[in-house]
Amino acid sequence: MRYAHYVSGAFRNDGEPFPLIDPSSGKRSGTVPAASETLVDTAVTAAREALRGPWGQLGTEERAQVLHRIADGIEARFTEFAEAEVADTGRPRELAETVDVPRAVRNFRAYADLLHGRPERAYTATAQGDGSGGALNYSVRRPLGVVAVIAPWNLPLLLLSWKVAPALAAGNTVVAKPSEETPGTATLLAEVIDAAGVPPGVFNLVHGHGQGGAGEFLTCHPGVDGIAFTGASATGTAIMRAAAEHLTPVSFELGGKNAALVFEDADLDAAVAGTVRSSFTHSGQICLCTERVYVQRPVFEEFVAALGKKASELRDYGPMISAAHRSKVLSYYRLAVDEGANVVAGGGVPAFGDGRDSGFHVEPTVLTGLPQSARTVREEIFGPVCHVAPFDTEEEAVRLANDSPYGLAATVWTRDLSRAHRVAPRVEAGVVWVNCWNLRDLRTPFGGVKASGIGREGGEYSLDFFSEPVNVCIGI
Ligand code: NAD
Ligand code: 6OD
Repeated sequence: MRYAHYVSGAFRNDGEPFPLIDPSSGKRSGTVPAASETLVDTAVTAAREALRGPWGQLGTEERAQVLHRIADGIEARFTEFAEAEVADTGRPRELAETVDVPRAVRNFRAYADLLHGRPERAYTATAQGDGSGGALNYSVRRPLGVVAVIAPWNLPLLLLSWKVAPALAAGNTVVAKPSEETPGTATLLAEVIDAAGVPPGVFNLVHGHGQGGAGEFLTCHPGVDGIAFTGASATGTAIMRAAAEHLTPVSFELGGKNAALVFEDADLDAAVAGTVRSSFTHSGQICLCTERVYVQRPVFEEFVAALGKKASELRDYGPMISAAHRSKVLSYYRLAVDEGANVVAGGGVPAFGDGRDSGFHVEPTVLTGLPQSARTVREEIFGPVCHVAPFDTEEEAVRLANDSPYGLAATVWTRDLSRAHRVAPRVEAGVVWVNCWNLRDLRTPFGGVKASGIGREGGEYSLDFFSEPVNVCIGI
């Protein structure tokens, strides 16, 4: 697998190399070049120049065609992308083939489709009655300019393309930095963008670490006009400090400690199956995963027994991204016991008896018995683990769900439609799923409240972030 920077239309691998570890085997799988501050500056300069070139002259229809060509390019190399996603993250191949690669294609096509027929000008009002004879107002959207895209390791291709597609759709140029843990699909994406005939400098890719590395060089750069970041809330704080220096606008998708509310009238089999998915998909390393489950008391015992059984039957799951992340997750498993938890399922390291035993796997884990104040219940663990607690009333369920510094996603399981409509808007989260989880329409607003994010992405929301409206007022 080749890991290269892509700057001003050229692939290069200069910079101090750092080792890449395969999370499935724990073994070294390659080396990645770390971009220097000078290379990041070259990338930002190239992106600035590209804004003044032919890219800046394209209309929306032409940009839509470019996005479709990128989507075609991903489809043409589908197997390579799936293999690179598995190599990057260790996730089951089936997930890469059914979720990540198709979603990257969808990300580009969705924004191409949004551009089709999008009016280049929005007429707003004819002002009259102020004694001036009135005016015709219209607004045009101008790209932000040079946009920095910083992505995490957990869904590397999905989340990188989720920001690159709308940034390009809105006419910006991009300098992207994937996570240092997952450089593979990002490099492939650069190859596809290059082959799609995107002019040099419009899309640039730099590899490296965050703090003290390419991420920090990029977010501190005065030539960056906007920062779209997905990652941990603490990193969001560091990036916001850097952005404050130049008053750079930010869009942040951050951490979560997502709640599921299971009411006694729910289809319990569906709620259990849904919670297995929402807590354990990708071994819990999705920001939308459920780590807190609240179950109405009459069905609490039945729910816990069924969830624990299904969790302990899981076999085909991927590893934690790194040894360090596995240590963190296992330290929470120990903390939970110290805090007084009952371990209903899991709680340790699996023994598969095959090649996976040298990888960074941890067991899917179900806990009960902790108070709401326990650190295990309050802090994001980002592993395959959930704590299940009982509640009595609807009011209490909403209060427990909202008792968190985070507010990214929530799931409500109920057959009572009125209850669903009552509860969903009261839950402090950017998205509330009812009787489902992670169903995505890419036009809907996506983001978090409280420590889970700033702003919304998705559809027009992303295009709004990645552009500035300019009002033109013509006096009559
Ligand atoms: P992270 O914050 O450690 O790293 C994310 C990216 O930021 C990486 O590319 C990293 O190199 C870079 N980075 C780190 N420090 C930086 C700095 N000081 N300046 C500039 N860049 C810096 O996150 P992670 O561990 O890769 O991902 C897991 C976290 O991301 C979890 O907290 C998860 O909840 C969150 N996440 C949120 C969403 C969402 O949509 N809300 C989606 C995925 C992941
Ligand atoms: O589905 C999406 O658009 C999205 N941004 C998902 C984020 C998942 C977090 O890990």
